[in-house]
Amino acid sequence: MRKTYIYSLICCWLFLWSLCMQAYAQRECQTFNEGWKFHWGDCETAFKVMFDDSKWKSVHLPHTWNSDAYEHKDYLRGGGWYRKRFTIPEVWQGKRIFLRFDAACQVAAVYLDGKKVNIHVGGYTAFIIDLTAYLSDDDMHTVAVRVDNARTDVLPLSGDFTFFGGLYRDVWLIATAEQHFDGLDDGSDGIFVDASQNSSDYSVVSVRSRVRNASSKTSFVEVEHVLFSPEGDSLMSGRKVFRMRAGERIWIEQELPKVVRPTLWTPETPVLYRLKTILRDKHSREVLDEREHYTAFRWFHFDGEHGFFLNGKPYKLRGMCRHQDQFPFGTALTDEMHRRDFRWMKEMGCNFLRIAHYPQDDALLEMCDRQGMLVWEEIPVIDKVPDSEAYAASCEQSLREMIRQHYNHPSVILWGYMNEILLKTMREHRQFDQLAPILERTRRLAYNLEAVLHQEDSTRNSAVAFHGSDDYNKYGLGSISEVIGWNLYNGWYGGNLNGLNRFLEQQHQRYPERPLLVSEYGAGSDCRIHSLHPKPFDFSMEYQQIFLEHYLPFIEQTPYICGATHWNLIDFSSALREESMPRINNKGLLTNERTPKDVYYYYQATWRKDIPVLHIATRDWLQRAGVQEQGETVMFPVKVYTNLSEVELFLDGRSLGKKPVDNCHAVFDVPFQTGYPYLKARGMYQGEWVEDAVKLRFTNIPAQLDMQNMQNLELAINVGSQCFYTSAATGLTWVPDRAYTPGGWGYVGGESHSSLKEIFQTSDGPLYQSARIGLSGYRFDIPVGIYEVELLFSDTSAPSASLAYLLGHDETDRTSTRNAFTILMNDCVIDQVFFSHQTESCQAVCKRYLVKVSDHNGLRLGFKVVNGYSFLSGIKLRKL
Ligand code: GCB
Ligand code: CA
Repeated sequence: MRKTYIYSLICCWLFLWSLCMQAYAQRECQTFNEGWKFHWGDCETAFKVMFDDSKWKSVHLPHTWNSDAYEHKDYLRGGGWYRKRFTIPEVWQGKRIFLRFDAACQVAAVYLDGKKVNIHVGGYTAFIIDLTAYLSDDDMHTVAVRVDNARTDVLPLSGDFTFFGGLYRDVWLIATAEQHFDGLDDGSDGIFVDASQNSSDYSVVSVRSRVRNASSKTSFVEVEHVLFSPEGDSLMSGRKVFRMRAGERIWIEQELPKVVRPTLWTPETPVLYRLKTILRDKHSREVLDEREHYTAFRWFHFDGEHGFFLNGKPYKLRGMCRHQDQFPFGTALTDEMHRRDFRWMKEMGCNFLRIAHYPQDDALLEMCDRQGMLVWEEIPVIDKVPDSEAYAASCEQSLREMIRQHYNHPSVILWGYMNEILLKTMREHRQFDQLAPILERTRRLAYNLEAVLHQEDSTRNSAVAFHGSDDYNKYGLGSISEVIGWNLYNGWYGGNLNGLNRFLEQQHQRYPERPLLVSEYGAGSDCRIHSLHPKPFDFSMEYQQIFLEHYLPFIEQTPYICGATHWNLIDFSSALREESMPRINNKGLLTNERTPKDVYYYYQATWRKDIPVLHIATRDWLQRAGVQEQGETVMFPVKVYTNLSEVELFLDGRSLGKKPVDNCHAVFDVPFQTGYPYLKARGMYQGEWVEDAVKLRFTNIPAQLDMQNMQNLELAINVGSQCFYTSAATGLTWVPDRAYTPGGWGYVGGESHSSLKEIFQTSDGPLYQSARIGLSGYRFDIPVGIYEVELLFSDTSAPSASLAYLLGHDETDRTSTRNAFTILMNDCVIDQVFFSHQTESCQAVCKRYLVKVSDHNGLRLGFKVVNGYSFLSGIKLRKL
């Protein structure tokens, strides 16, 4: 009895002791996100210890001050201050103390206990600071950080996205022994793992580590690597012993014995090996530092003729580009949000991700390694190269940091360093003598970044993305990087869909050696807008579908195209953009809140063959209205996205027949009636039935109006447009416009026009952006009675600065005039509107009139111009 007691006491003591030893020996890492104070704007004394921050806002990281970028284009840019008081855990006595900022956008100056300890340039890479030497003797310490997102000498300078400022990623407090793996200058973890490989026979793992002896005495240390199989068995190890002088940093290179016939990594089989790296005191055997990395065996190459190869087999890169922000958080996302985005891509069948236009959170790359996705990651050198040494240096620094920080992610195959770098240059400078020095420095920067990239990493390839212009070839930028990405928007910003095929075929013919990727393609879409006659720039969901249904098969079927990355996974924040959803670039396959658009399932149907995909593509358009001619049935197309070969559609339980599936979709003509039609699709997948079903809401809008059908009708017309517009605020659908014919309703004269400018004082911008201009009237053949007539106007004629990143799309501004016109109802003047006198440009104006129709001529609206021209954006009619 007593023996057991003593025995358990010893065990217990041993256990506690080993816990203590572990706590002492191992690197300690904890988030440092809580308890910060934040102040927007400058404050000269905020770095001082005694500074009173009690009035500042309490914040928890991740944090950005730019949720305002969803509200207006002039989002806050400048300096913001963060402060935090903290103590160092007592058990960390005698350890080295570090802070790691996963990112701070764009430039951060860090102060500890009143002293400046670091400045970091570049908003998308991490940095680490050794605080030890700066820590005062007090128990309480103060860290203050000034973050600036308005720097014009630091990347990114330009680009179609919001430069959200702040400490928008995690911050970590880290403690290590005096001897440790060193990541100080570059934010890496001081260990670089290579699993070099070019056949499936065997592979060699080699590791470079940088060890630092921060103590004031010489140390003898041992570095050991242990490689574990995917099943967790230790496969092999290697050790080396070193003598390190006080304060010294050394590079250690070690090669492990050959791994024979390793299991290969692919996105479909993301098999990882684990490498444990241990730093020990040679004499005491005490573990000083320990890190773990996953590594993988895979090899790849890009070929100009035959595309991309993974582990020796042709492999089409099926990808997305990903921006990161989410309303209302901006870029201040948690790791789960990054992982959630990864899952949307993975489930879609993606095997490739272009992390554009800047390095992103480690959480995302971790998912790519573990669950399988190849990666292109890049730094934000975009649109133009300024005449600034500081800028060039910031580019080089960011490139080195990105590579060093993400080097150990086996998912990475490409590093990128420029995007559409001639876009602004070519627009802003038309004369060659102005252009020449800019082109010269652009080339110089490209050559330098290319060299730095290979210096940092000889195992990956380089890539840049160009917009669809031959200038890159003409000015010698086409032959610098190893892989060329083309950002192509034929059929969106200009040209037509086949322009894509022509452009790439031409490039391939002229440069057959060059590996090509379509690094961007996409079209905007807005869930509120639908069309039976979709066209470029109408922002209808249907045009986006048509666009992608052209691009995707061409990319899939053309062997020399290594692959493509759709622009963009999500609708993302671009504060300067106007269009149908101001401040949002809506080319996403998911909305900014991460609701998939129907076309997401087109991708899934194309890419996934391992699961049945059957999706009635009407989730974007659940609430439909159709104009019904007297005595006719309204027929609407309903599309089904599927990877099955045949699909049958049912309306309220009645079969509408079967259709063969082509290009992963089938379209049915469906007769709709007012009510709640229930659609069901059915098909066979590997001998099993698969179904999808959805309930809609349908409203018939009569083309001929009479006493009866006017009773409860809210006739809302999207004047000047062929699109249906459903207001998110009211749920009311505004139907497409039509010309007046006797017995019906519609416009008289004029032409339709649409603007891309932001319309103020409304959440229904697209309704106002489309208008009929120069119209002389609008008519409704309606019975006698009293009516409420609502007229929607917005004067968009004032010139606006064109946005250079709208590739080739210039809005043809009508000359600014002081538009004024008189409105008549059945020949009587009821109003006079003077735009730019009474209302500013681009304001939504909505006026209601109560009018009486007293004869069989119905309601005739007239527009008589006083100055400029007449216009009308929407009209709504209700019988009282
Ligand atoms: C591009 C740019 C990207 C833009 C995109 C667009 O080519 O690289 O940053 O967001 O076009 O949507 O216009
Ligand atoms: Ca309109």
